[in-house]
Amino acid sequence: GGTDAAKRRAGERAAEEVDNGDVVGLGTGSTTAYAIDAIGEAVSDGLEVQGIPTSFQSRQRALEASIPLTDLDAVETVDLAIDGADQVVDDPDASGYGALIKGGGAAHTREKLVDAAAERFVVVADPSKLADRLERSVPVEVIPDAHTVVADRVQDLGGEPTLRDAEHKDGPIVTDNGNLVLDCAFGPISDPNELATQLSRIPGVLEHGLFVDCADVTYVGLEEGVETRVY
Ligand code: DER
Repeated sequence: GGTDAAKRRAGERAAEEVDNGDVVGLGTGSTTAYAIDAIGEAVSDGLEVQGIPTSFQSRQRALEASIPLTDLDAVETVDLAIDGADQVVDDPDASGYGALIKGGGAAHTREKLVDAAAERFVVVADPSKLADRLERSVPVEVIPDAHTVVADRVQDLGGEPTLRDAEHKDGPIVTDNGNLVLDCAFGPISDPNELATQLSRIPGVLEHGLFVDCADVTYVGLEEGVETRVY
């Protein structure tokens, strides 16, 4: 992935968008962690915000940053969500310009819920995440009983599903929601919207990692400075 300096620049640039009184969706992963830490600094300087975490990890990071927490059913609106991505379409002529693959951290179900609920969804990334089109495996969260039948349907769609194994636990990754993750390789994805629709229809699928027509802007951290993509 990208360098820490690049990730830090992206995260800190996104944190600058947080205004006093905002409700902020707090994403998951190493890039968003810089945004969470920066928001925490602003809170210690008097900024009043409420954060809505998108995972156990995001909540832990926000608690360490002393950001006051809330949840979706306690607020009227989510003003801003900041989150990372595994891949971002960076071809302005592509129909899927700004489409994302998320879920590398197995948190995409709650991330999509919060990111989509926000008035403004800001992605933070480093250059290694940019691509002309989506081509990484698409994470799909499935209820445990469904993983074999969903795998079959993914193959019918031309994908190659792999149950995501844990590294420091025997057996598969288990998400914050108690489910499993299939990483589904489709190769280059020419129509993310169509694939997203197909995946959502499969019984047993809780959520997939294609975020289409979601992001409003991406801050791309560089070794020096930050580039902005507006969709
Ligand atoms: O799981 C996710 O969608 C995360 O946002 C993640 O994929 C991005 O993580 P990173 O910022 O550590 O690359």
